[in-house]
Amino acid sequence: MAQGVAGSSAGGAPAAFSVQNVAAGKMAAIAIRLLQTVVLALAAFPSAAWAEDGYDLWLRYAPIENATQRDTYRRAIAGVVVQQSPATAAIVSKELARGLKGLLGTEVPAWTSVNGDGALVVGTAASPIVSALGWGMVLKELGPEGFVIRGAQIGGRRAIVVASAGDRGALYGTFHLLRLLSTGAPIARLDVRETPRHQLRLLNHWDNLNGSIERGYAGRSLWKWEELPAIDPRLHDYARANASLGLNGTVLNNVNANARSLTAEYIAKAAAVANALRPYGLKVYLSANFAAPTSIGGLATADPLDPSVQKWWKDKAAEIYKAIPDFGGFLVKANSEGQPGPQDYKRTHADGANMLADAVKPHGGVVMWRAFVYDASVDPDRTKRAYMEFVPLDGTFRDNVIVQTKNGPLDFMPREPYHPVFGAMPKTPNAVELQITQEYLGHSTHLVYLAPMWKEFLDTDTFVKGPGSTVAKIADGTLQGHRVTAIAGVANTGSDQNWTGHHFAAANWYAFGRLAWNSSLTSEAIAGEWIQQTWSRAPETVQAISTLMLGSREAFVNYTMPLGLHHLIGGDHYAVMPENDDKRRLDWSATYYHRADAKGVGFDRTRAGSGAVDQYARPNADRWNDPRTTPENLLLWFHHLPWDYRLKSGQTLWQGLVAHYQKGAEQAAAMETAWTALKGAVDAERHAAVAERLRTQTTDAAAWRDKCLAYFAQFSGR
Ligand code: GCV
Repeated sequence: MAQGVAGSSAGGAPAAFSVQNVAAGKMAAIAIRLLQTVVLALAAFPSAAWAEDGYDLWLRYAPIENATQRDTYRRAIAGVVVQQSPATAAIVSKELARGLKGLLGTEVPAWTSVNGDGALVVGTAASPIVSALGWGMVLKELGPEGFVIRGAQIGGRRAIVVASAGDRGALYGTFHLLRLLSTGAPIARLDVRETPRHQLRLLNHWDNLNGSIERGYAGRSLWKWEELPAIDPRLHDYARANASLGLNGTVLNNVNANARSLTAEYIAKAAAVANALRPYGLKVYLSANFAAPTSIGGLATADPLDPSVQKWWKDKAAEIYKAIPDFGGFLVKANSEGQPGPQDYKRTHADGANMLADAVKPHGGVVMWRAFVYDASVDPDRTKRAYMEFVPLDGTFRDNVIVQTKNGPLDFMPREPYHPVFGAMPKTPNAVELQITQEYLGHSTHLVYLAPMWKEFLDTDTFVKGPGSTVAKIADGTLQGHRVTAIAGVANTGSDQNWTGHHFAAANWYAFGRLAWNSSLTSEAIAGEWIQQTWSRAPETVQAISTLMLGSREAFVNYTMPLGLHHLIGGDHYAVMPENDDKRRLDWSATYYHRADAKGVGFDRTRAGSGAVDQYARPNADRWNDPRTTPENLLLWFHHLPWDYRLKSGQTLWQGLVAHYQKGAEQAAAMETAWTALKGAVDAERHAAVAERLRTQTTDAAAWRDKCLAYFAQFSGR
C-alpha cells in the first residue's frame, strides 16, 4: 500500500521541491539529480529503499533484483488471458496486473486470446482455452479448489496455464504462481498440481460487536460493525490475503457470542461482509449464542428438544440464508466459561449440536461445536474433562456436525501434548483449532513463530490405528475416513496498519494458511517463502531471519514454561506469575498446575495420579506414564518429580530448570542481536519497529527467568 520512494533512503526529496525561491532551471536540475539518486538507490537496495509499514504483508511484489531471472520471467509472461466467471476474473486480472508489474517492473498487457508467445492463461475447466487442452480428468480429480500450473503450446504459441475445475481453484493457482515468481522459482518446466488437505480452512475471529477483540493484540475489529453494511475497502485486502493462502471461510464474531449478532440488523451487516468476501472464495460463518431463542427470540426456554426452540432455529437459519445464500454455518461454544448450552436443560452436547445441524442442513450448512469444555464437576484434572464429555458421544452427532478441538487439552499453552480427543472419536469429524493470536505466547510483543509448534502437534503419532496415525492424518480425514474436514485458526488480525501488531506475527497468519492448505509443508519452507515475500530475497538475509524465527518458539518455552510446565501466567495471559492462585477458579491459577512443594514440582497425570495418560492410545499412554520414557519437554506436564530427579543430561531437575530458563533468556537476547545485525538489510521503518519489540522481549525473558527461578527456589531450597 505504502510502496513508493518516499522512505528513508530517498528522504528529503519532497522537501527540496517545496523551496519557493529556487529558480526553475536549478530546481529541474535538482529534481533530475534526486531522481537519479533514487533510481540508483532502488537498483542497489530495492527492498531497503521501499517505504514500508507492513500493510502489504507477503503480497508486496517487490521487484526481482536478479536481472537474468527477471528477463526469463518477462519472456515467459508477455500477456495475460483470464477466462473465468466475471467477479473472480476481475480479481485475478487485478492481482496479476499488480503482482507482475511489481515483480517484473513492467506492465504485462491483458490479451483476449493467446496471440503471441508468452501467454499466461488463467481459466476454469469450462473456459474455451482450458477445455481445449484436454485436462478435464486431472482438473476434476483436483476438485474446484485444486489447480494445475503447467506449460503448454496453444495454437503453436508458448503459454503457462493456471487451470482449475472451479473459480476458487483458478484464484488460488494465480496466487501460487505469483508466489513462485516472488520466491525465484524456476518456471521452465512447471508442473504443479495442488489440492487442499482440509475442506474448510477458516479463520475464527473473536471479535465483539462493540469493536473490541477478545485476545486481540492488533487493534480493533476489521469489520467496523457500527459502519456496516457500509464496507471498509480494507476488507478487500483482508480477503486477498486470505485467498492468497487458500483460506475459504471466516467466522465473524467471538465464540463468547452476543446473541444480537443473530438479529435482523446484524444479519444484514454480516451479509454485507459476505458479499465483499465472496468473490475471494471466503464464506462467512457466525458464532451462535445457544440462549438466543430466549434472549432475542422471546421464548421461555432454549431447550434443544423443545419443538418451539427447534422451530426458532430453523426459522433463524432460513432468515440468514435468505440474506447470505452461501452462509457457512454456526460455530458454538456451549457450556464453557459461562456460555449457555444444552446442559442448562440437562441435554447433551450432541442434543444441542444436532438441533442446530438440523436447522442449517437444508441449506447445506455445518455446525462446528467446540470441545473446549472443562466443567469442574467432571474430573479434578481440567485436562481430562473434554475427553470425558465428548468421547462417549461419538457416533451420535448429525453428519453436518464437526467437533472443533484445540490442539492441546488445556488452553493454547506454549507447549502441550496433543488433545486426546484426536483419534478417539472415529465416527465424528474433528476440526483442529489452532490459535494464531499469541494469547499465551507473548501477545504481539514477542516474536514467536508458531509453525514449529503446530507442526509438532500435527506430526505427533497418536497410534490410534497403529504407527503412523498422526494428528495430521486425523485432521485431514485420511486416517478415519471423515466426510468433512476442517481446520480453524483464531485470528490475530486487527485494525493496526500492519494487521497483526508485530510485523512477525503476520508470519503466523501466513503459516496457518499454508498449513491449512498443506499440513506436510515444513516450518522452514514456510518461513523461507514468507521471508522472501515479506522482507528480502538476499540469501544471507533470508537465512538470518529464518534462523531467528525457527528458534523463537523453543526460546519462548525455555524462558517461560520449560520441561512441560504450564500456565505460570497472570490473568492477562502475558505476565509471569507462577504464584498466581486465582481465587475464582482453581484451574485458572498457576499453583494448581505446577504443584511445587518441598518434594518437587509438576502435575502427576500418571495412573498413580490423575490418570490422564490413559486417555491416550498405547504406546503413548504407557510411555507417558513413566518419567523415563516421557519426552523431557513434557516431563512436568505428566509427572510430579523430586527436585533431585536426574535428567538425561545428568543434571538434577532443579539444575535443568535453571539451565532452560537461562538458555531462554540468552536466546531472546541473541534474537535481538541478530536483528540488530540486519539493519540496512531490510527497510528502516519495519526494522525499527521490530527492534523495539525485541528489546522488550529480551527484558521480559530475563524477568520470566528471574521470577520463576526465585519463586521455585522457595520450594526447592536450592
Ligand atoms: C474466547 C481461553 C481464553 C478465552 C477464550 C477461551 C475459548 O479461556 O482465555 O478468552 O474465549 O479460551 O477458547 O473459548
